[in-house]
Amino acid sequence: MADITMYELPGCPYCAKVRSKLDDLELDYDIIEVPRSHDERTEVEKVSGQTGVPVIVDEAHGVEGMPESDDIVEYLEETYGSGAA
Ligand SMILES: N[C@@H](CCC(=O)N[C@@H](CS)C(=O)NCC(=O)O)C(=O)O
Repeated sequence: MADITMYELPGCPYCAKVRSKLDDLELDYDIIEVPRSHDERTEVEKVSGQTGVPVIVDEAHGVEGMPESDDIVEYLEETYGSGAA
């Protein structure tokens, strides 16, 4: 199992943006596809408190459920990018 888990919906452009960043940084990650129906997105709601995607979990860094693609991309760059400590 990879360190990072990403919740996504196929065809979601915001998810594609995050995936592209994960791939650029050559990170290993698992994908969990959420149901189309918001009512059925119980797992992503449990981890992030909302039903939108993308959401990532990065337990090694204490990230239990981060939504918002821009925030995720920024987090990945800061944590794993060339400027990371
Ligand atoms: N501002 C959000 C938008 C994400 C978004 O709209 N995702 C769609 C799928 S492409 C979704 O899950 N929407 C759920 C909703 O409308 O609550 C982001 O950048 O992550």
